[in-house]
Amino acid sequence: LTQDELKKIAAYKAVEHVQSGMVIGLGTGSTAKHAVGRIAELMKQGKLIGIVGIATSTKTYEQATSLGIPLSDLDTHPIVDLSIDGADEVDPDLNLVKGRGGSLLREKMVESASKKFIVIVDESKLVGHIGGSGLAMPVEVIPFCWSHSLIRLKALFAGSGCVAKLRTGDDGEAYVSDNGNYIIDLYFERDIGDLNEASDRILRLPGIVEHGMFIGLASSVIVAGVHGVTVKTK
Ligand code: DER
Repeated sequence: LTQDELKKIAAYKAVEHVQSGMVIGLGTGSTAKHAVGRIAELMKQGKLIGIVGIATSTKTYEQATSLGIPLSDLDTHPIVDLSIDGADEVDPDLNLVKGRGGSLLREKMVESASKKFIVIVDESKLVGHIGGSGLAMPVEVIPFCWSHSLIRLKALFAGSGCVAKLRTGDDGEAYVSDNGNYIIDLYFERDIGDLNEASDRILRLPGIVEHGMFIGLASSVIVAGVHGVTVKTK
């Protein structure tokens, strides 16, 4: 089974929880893409009716629109019945790192407004602690004096051996999020300790918009592995 086939298995399993008439948060990324496709397929088969989607990025908005899923927004639907989205890391307490696709802000807005948030991953995303994959923990910052923000973020996590980098596109220019902001990717060599304390430290910095740690937001995590699918709940 390829990694993409595992992602699809997890996504399809999550979509079993979608019921007609629901307002569904539609995640972003290569795993969530399968969930969006599956919802559209079931709608076409008449097995799901009256679904309203809330997209977590312009990418997902375009995919859902092209598949005929009716879309709305949080202003119209302040409470979302169910969100389905991928993750970059999942720790044993079901805390997540998200945002390597750059959509963390709108994802966190939608998923924190959801009655239920099902995370879908292949087993490669499981880590012992946040930052443990050695991959980026993204922080969305305003473009104004971004390098000042970078230096202050790096200093916050000096004890964890933190490297901070401005995210750039293939053209070497700063990546710009759907919200017109920049992203600073943080890399940790060591465990950053209490996540809520780390989150407070980051969010207290002026100029910071949001970070990619999703602490205590996931209701359950569907993990597709070569030996089958497991569902982790808190
Ligand atoms: O960028 C994001 O937040 C994505 O949801 C990410 O967390 C998972 O992306 P993937 O499903 O392509 O691995």
